[in-house]
Amino acid sequence: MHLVRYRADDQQTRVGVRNRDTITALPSVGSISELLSLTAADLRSTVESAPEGEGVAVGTVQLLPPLDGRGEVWCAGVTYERSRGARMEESSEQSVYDRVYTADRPELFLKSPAWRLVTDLEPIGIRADSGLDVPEPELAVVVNRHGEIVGYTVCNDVSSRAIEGVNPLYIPQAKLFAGGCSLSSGIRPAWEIDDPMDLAITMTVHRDGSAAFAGNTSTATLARSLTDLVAVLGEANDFPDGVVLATGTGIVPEMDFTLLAGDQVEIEIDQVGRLTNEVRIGKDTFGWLSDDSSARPQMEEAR
Ligand code: DO4
Ligand code: MG
Repeated sequence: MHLVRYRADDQQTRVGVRNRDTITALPSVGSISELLSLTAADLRSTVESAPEGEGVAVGTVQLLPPLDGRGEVWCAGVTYERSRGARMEESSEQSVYDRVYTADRPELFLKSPAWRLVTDLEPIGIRADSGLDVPEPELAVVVNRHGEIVGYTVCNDVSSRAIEGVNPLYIPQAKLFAGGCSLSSGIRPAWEIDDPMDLAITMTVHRDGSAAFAGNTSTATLARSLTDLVAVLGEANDFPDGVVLATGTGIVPEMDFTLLAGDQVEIEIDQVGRLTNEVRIGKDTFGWLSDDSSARPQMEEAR
């Protein structure tokens, strides 16, 4: 089961429960913000006691990013050994990354407000002024306003290695830009995941009919606990409409790889979901993000 936000034929935005190819609306819940204002126990009973409506076919609705209102996406960084090594290779300031990997305080940064998010089958963006860009496939925890982990989703923390590599103080510019944050459209409820610290993550970048990059990892090699990351995030901030915290990447291509326009990035996290996006360059193709009345562009179909 996945919790989804979607727009139906009547243009109303709803929240529902997706089971395979059918979505059943949650009639008592108008937004993800409302859902994330509930305690974990109340959220579960709201979802499980929802009336069994007729349901609509997934193909007849527009799936939207699973966050709204004042929701935010934050990311943790350098939480896998591979990420520490890759940052040290790309950066002019190696020791910053070496130290943060073992420091008590994790690296956490704001990645995106809800309105800038893209979701499955929509385009992702890379910066026109970068030249060295990577997708970062990350397990993301969905946290309610009470600081409880209520679900999991897939995040692509698209990043400019060129800009971050020059100086770590450029991280906000390397991380937050048009189309730079994609979340899969479904939230897998926490009660359905056996062990979030033992999930396989795979990523393939498809280019011109073949794989330009493929890699895999497991959350078993994540160096920090999910609850510690969430606790640090909540120490000095409230999240009245919930927050999604992506937990860092354990897959980083070699330095000779960069994303190109037209690449299709496909990420899969065991039990959690899949996320597929096609790359565009520059902010001009993302005007629809700031205009609620614009149609959201979608790829024809997933691979
Ligand atoms: O330190 C920069 C960010 C690293 C990151 O995003 C990651 O490890 O996933
Ligand atoms: Mg990352």
